[in-house]
Amino acid sequence: MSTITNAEVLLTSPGRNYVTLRITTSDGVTGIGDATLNGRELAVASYLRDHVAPLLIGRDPARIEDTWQYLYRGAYWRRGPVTMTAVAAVDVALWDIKGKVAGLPLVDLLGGRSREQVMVYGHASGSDVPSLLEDVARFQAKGYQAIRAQAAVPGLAGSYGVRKGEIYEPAATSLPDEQPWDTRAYLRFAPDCLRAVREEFGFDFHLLHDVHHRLTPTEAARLGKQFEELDLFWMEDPTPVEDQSSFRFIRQHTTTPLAVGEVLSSIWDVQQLITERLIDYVRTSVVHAGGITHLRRIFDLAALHQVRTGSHGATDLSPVSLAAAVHLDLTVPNFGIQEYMEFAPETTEVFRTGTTFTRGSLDVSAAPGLGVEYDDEVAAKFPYEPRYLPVARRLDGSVHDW
Ligand code: GCO
Ligand code: MG
Repeated sequence: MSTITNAEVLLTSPGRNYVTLRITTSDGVTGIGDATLNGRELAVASYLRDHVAPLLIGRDPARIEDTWQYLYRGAYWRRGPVTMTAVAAVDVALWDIKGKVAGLPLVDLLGGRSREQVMVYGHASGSDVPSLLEDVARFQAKGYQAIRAQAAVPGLAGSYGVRKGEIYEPAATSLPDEQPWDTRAYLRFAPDCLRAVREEFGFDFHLLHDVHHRLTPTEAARLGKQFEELDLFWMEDPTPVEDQSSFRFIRQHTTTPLAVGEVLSSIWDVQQLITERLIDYVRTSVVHAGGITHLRRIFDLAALHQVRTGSHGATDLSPVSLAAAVHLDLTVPNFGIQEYMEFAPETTEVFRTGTTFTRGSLDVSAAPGLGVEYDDEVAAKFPYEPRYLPVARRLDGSVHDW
C-alpha cells in the first residue's frame, strides 16, 4: 500500500499571500491543495502544520472520504473557516494525487463533463460611473458574458470593491485600512449606477452586483425591488448571513436572484438557505468549504432545491483552488456561474496552471489531477507578508459589517 510520507505547508506572496499544502506519497507522487484564508493565513498554516500533518503520515492517500471524515467528524472542534480551509487543502491534495495515480484529469474522476466550458463573471469597477462604464467595455472586449459592476459611492473616501490597478486586491495593507461607510449614500447611488450600465450596454449580457453584507434585510429588500427592472443575474450577500432566516424577508419582497455563501464553510451553514429556497445561487468555495468532497455534497443538496452554484473565485483563492473549482463546475448538473479574477503574472509563475480562459469561459487542462504545478524556486522569491482586508466604519465611528 502506498502511504503518505510528507505533508508540507508552503507560504508565498506572489502579488498576494497564498498558503499551499503539498502531500507526498511513498510512491513519490505529490498533490497540492490551497489553504489560503485571506488576512488569517497563518492560522490555517499552523492548523495544518501543527495539528493535521502529523495525523496524515502513514495514511493511505487513496482513502479520501475516510481522511475527510477523520479530520472533520473525528475532531471535537468542527466547522469554522480555519478548520474547513485546512480540511479542504488535504482533500484537494488527495484528489490531485488520485488523478495523477489514475492518469486522469479530476473532471473525469468526478463523473466527467456535463458541459463544455464553465461560464465565469469578471469584476468591472470604477472610481465613478464613467470609469466603471469604461471598465465594463474592457471586460466585454475580452469576451466576458457576465460582469459584476461596482463603483465607489460619491462622497465616501473608501472605495470598497473597486480595483486600483490591473489586479483587484482589497487586502492591501499591513494593518487594516479603515474605510467610511454610509448606507443611505450607497442606497441612493447603487440603482442609478447599475442603470447607467444597462443604458450604455443593454441587456444582452449578465450583470451582477455584490453588496458585501452591508444592508439590513429591509434595506436589501427595497434595493432588490429597485434592481428588478435591471434584470440582474444576482444581488450578492445583501445582508450578514449568520442569521439564515433573515433571507426569508428579502425573498418575500423581491424576485431579484440572491447569491450567498462565500464566507460560509459547511453544509450546515447553508442548510436553511437551501432547503427553504431562500437563495438562488450558493457561493461556497472549494477552499473554504471543506474541499471537493464537501462542496459536492453542498451542490447536491442545492440541486434538490433548484439552487444553482456560483462559487467564490476572487484571487484570494489560488490557481490551485480555481482549477479544482473548474473541474467540479464542469461536472455538476446545477452549475450556475463561476467567479473569476485574473491573477497577477507573478502568481501564475509560482502556480503553473493549465486552466484556460476563452470567450468568457474557463476550461481545465487534460493533465492528470488538477493540472497545476507549484514552482518552489519562484515561490521563494516572494516571502509571506502580513496583509489585512479593510474595516468599514459608519460615519458616527462605529464598526459596520464587512
Ligand atoms: C467576491 C468577494 C471579494 C472580497 C474578497 C475578500 O465576491 O469576490 O466578496 O470582493 O473582497 O473575496 O477576501
Ligand atoms: Mg462577494
